[in-house]
Amino acid sequence: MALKIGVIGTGAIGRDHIRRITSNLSGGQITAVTDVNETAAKAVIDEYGLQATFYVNDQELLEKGDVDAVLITSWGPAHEQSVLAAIEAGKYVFCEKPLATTAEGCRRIIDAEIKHGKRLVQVGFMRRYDSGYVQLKQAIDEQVIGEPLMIRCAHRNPESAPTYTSDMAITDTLIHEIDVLHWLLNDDYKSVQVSYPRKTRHALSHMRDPQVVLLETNGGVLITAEIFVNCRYGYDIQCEVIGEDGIVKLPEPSSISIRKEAMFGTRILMDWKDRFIEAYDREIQDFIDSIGRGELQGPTAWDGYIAAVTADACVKAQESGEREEIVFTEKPALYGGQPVSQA
Ligand code: NAI
Ligand code: ISE
Repeated sequence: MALKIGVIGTGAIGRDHIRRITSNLSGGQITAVTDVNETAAKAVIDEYGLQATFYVNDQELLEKGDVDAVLITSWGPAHEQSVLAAIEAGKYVFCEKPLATTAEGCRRIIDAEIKHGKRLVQVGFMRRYDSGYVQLKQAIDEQVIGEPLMIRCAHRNPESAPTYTSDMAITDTLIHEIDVLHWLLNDDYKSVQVSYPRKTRHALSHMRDPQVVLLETNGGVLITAEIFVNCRYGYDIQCEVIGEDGIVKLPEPSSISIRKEAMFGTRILMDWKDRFIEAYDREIQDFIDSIGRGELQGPTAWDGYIAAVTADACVKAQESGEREEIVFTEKPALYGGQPVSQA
């Protein structure tokens, strides 16, 4: 029987996930939707021909909807309340990043999940499902390049919206690198510093763009991450791991090469939705399948907390210009940490 799914937030990525569940993936069925924009949510029901009911808010959807699980794809500041309500109702939750906008908010979610006694939450860090990153991780785990020493990466978008602010370079954009790099290295962050090169003329006056973030891990790996959200030429994600015995690099998205007018090259994607389309498919399919097996295996609420604490330190470093420490609390047993002694 199909997993009955409610969607909280039917904007860009909410609609994209509804499209993939209804047309690409197996084992899931959208039975309920809500959005503060009622007209848009009802239009989605028609657009995808859903056998789904509209509810006025997340609480009502959780109380009255015929749902086993929810996708939380609303604006970041609304996530915490919906995740907590879903845990309270005992529903499985797929929450887009950020899990919550503060580390304290993530902690509240972790505490609620621990109280429930079982993992219910998967966070939408889809890069872990991208075949390029999976190959990088395999190479690192198998010590193909010896111990990793440094990572160079870049997250470039063609342009940013007028509502985009300098701190969003961290909380909205770098957050993907924050998650995927600690997963790649199986290591935690220790400190961060942020520098600003000369500003591009394409950035709006209130923005610092590009930015260079220098992260250090407990294992001593130094990471330089460039965030450049008005690069104009395309949506470009780069990651190169430099090890003791060699280098591994994220592959370019596959595309035909073109020889024309004395030039040789390949197309560069413009839209993040296309770059990670297969990874989004795999993460949602994994969510559905692992609920079927009774045990979630994707990114955890603890990963959401790691990302939030690291992002907070990065934003502090943006403002101070100093090297800022990154400190986490003890990892709870539910997420693979040491069980707390009962003595
Ligand atoms: P969007 O603005 O297109 O859609 C958000 C929707 O949520 C809107 O329709 C809005 O009316 C609705 N909404 C806001 N508050 C709500 C509430 N309390 N209850 C119900 N609906 C509410 O934004 P977009 O791009 O779809 O982003 C949504 C979330 O997904 C954000 O947290 C964003 O960071 C994340 N995201 C993740 C991506 C990824 O690569 N994993 C890519 C794009 C977005
Ligand atoms: C967007 O919110 C995302 O999450 C995309 O994955 C990311 O690449 C983009 O830079 C963000 O704005």
